[in-house]
Amino acid sequence: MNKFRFYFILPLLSIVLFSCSEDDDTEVTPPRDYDVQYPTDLDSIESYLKTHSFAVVDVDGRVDVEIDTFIVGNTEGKVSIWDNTDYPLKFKMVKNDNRSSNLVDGRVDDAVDYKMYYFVINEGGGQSATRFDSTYVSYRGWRLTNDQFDINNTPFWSTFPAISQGEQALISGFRQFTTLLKSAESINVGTDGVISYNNYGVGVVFLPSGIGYYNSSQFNIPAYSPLVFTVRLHAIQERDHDQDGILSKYENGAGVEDLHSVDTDGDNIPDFLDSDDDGDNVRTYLEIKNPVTGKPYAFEDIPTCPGGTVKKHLDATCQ
Ligand SMILES: [Ca+2]
Ligand SMILES: [Ca+2]
Ligand SMILES: [Ca+2]
Repeated sequence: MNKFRFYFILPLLSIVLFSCSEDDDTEVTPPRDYDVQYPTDLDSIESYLKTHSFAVVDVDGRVDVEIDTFIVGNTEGKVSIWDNTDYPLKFKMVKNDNRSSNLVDGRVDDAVDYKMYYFVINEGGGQSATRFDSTYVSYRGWRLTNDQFDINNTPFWSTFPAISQGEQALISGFRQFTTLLKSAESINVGTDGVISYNNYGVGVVFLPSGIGYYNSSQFNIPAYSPLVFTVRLHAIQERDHDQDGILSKYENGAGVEDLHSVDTDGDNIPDFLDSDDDGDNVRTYLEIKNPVTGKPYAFEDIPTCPGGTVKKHLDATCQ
């Protein structure tokens, strides 16, 4: 019985890549300090938001936007992204959650609170995902110069951290934006085999480079480029990374957002990747088994140890 078994088959997530970019990384410049780069990026993004307008368009059945330049003081009746009231600009403060490893201490050293601007075109009629669920997404990406660097119209699955080898990873800001959308309300397969996603979530997000590729240049993306994406969330799947019978989203201790920081037994392996959360040498999936049914308790029904205050799989004083 080796509690490390599952952990070591997980690929270590060091840099986040889109499929077409992986082989095109030609240059890595010495990294600037995140807090030095960020104000420049924020200024560039806010300037873009105030000098561009957009229209929502349908491209072969996919929702997207068409960006137009906007001259301050214009007489053409255009409305900047900044001032648009049909699709109001919003922001969320987020952290850079990139990692050098999936151990508790593997988090990138970046203290910046990033302002992630976005607007929602359609919220979506299905479910929302946590950062740790699998998402089925399609996208188009461009730089603040309006140069498109990538487009992926065919949805693909992605999970953080990756669950299977070869699974595509997403950059930090993109991944965090998908949690603000909902999946499709329904999925239809036509008689011609064409799949359609009805009432899916779609929006546009503006990412400072720290939650993009940062100093790692990619095909058509110079180092330190803020990025813009149209993101469509077609479907989601809840995950149980360590397959211990507890969904990853429930392995968050006292509701903390960063699952990588929750480590009940202090062995540097976060609970959601640790098959023995409390380090008592009895695997979690055995500790949460209902002795009557032989099946795992529903999460809310997992009992505490006698006199205990936390669920028994998190308490080494009983099994
Ligand atoms: Ca689990
Ligand atoms: Ca642990
Ligand atoms: Ca245990």
